[in-house]
Amino acid sequence: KKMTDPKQERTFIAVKPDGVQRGLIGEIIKRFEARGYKMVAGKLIWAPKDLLKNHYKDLADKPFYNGLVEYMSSGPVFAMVWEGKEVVKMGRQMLGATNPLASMPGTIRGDFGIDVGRNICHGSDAVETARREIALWFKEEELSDYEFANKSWIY
Ligand code: RTP
Repeated sequence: KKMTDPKQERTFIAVKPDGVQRGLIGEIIKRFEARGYKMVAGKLIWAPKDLLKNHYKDLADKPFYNGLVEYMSSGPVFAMVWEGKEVVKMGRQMLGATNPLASMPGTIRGDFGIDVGRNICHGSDAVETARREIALWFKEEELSDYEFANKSWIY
């Protein structure tokens, strides 16, 4: 698959432990499906700390880093790969801003979250980051390469 084609862009989206505990897996999947994106992979995984530390390695010197790793390892997360036109940027828009006061109603965080430390979901912030995160969370054989039948406007 030619991943330079923006229509074939992929992003890593995860429902964090608080989102799983609150029963929001289906709600989040529903929004990506309804928008027209295609799920390429999905699994419930209680992530080991070394995976989470690697995932958040760029934040290692932040004061909230240890708490973040504790929170992310407090229960299973629902990890997904979504594909479609500009899905990295669009996914971030659908998630909403990290700061709860800036996350607009209509976004996942704006509709369901209050606390920056319990913000329900994760989405890759760039195409390169997405590539790294997908490789970190999934084996190649867990990604399903498929087309929707004869509908070029569903990604
Ligand atoms: P994410 O990677 O989870 O999608 O979040 P993000 O890019 O919107 O935010 P980032 O700055 O990369 O932070 C990653 C996660 O760390 C937690 N956080 N806590 N002040 C705090 O206590 C604080 N700031 C960030 C959040 O869970 C955030 O999603």
